[in-house]
Amino acid sequence: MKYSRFLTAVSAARRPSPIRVLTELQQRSPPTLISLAGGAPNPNTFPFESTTIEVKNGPAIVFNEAMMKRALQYSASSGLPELLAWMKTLQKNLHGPPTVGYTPENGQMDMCVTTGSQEGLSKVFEMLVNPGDNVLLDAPTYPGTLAALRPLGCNLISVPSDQHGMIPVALRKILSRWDPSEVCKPGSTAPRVLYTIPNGGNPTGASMTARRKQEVYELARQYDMLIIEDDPYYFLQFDKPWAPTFLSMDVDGRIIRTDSFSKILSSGLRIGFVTGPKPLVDRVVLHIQASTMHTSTFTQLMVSELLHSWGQEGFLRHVDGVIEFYRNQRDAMISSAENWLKDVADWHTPTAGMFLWIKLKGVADTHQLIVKKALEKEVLLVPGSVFMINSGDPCPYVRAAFSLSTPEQMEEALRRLSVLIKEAM
Ligand code: 09M
Repeated sequence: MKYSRFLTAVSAARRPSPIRVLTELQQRSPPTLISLAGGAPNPNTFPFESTTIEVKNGPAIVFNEAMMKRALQYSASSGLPELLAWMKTLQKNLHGPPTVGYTPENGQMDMCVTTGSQEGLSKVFEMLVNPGDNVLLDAPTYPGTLAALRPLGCNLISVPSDQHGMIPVALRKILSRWDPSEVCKPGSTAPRVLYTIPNGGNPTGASMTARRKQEVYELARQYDMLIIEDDPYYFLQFDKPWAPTFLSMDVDGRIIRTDSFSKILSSGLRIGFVTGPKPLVDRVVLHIQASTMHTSTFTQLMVSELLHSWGQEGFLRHVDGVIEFYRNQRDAMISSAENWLKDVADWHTPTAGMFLWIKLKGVADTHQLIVKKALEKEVLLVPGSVFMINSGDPCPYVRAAFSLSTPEQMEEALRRLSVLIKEAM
């Protein structure tokens, strides 16, 4: 793979910080070295001393004075080494990326920590998307993605999808506008980037089958595209075995995967990961150096200590517990939908994630209904239009989250929604 073809001028112009280079030099020197080069503050002046974080069903995480000093100090832009090492082993065990054994230039798998997957996504978009570029995605999609992509001035091309996600035949048809042998030529308008949420799609709840992923991957090879696999609901797949990921199929080094701990450990700690070919992960890290410098050392250390004490088995056991919670929530939502919405709406039962995507019958656009009438009836949902590339287009869908409400609240909410729809019909 020739990665330079994919970089924006902004990303290609990034250079490592000279101070960071010196810091690394210092770390490789004997302890007799007296360095006046480091610009970090003296942690002895910081007011926090130590802490103990109680953990449900497990040993507490103890930050003694030395650990606390480390937690309060600057750290590497790519992430805490022990957290990265733990995650790389997890990625290898879960996905077995073919790129693990590649050379760095050829796209060897690498990772960095990001402040939630949102930071990773926005930096990946800035690295790859020029004004005027054609970018492929399956809309409706996550508004955070649209918010990051739209200002880059690209042209978003929507690939038709259904309850199993992006439809490969439809993608092939869109791509047939270009000649595969010409896509690498300078000036070609062929898309170089495809974005998708492969599991428990936000807002549709759709999950892609292995077969569809393979077909989309083959098209990416044919047209030399990178695929951005935004997979925060990977660990919320209700049925086993979990579907193979794009990363697991990546023989070329063309997958950039974003993972998130937001749905399984904490959304507020802001821990996510970018996994992809080293030349591209390096560019994301350079951007981190110039913006946040690194994800909070404190939250990384807290999560790293937890993962090391759990081990991979303990982590996956915790994930199973989270899955069970959301599966029950999903079942409760579906059962309430069957009780109240059977005649007035359509939906598909999601196999992952936290969302039910409901199509209201006899309602051309849900925006007015939600903004004006739903509050009067004391029920709130997200109108489908906010997930559309063109948010002005009418949309008959609403997104219902089953993450926070009790089964009783879901029952009452969907009863109120059914009254609302019948009035609008
Ligand atoms: N709603 C998300 N989605 C959301 C949402 C949210 C406050 C977040 C997809 O925490 P991160 O940065 O790892 O997650 C970002 C992210 C990336 N990709 C597909 C997502 O769904 C998070 C936060 C209020 C509402 C929110 O509605 O859907």
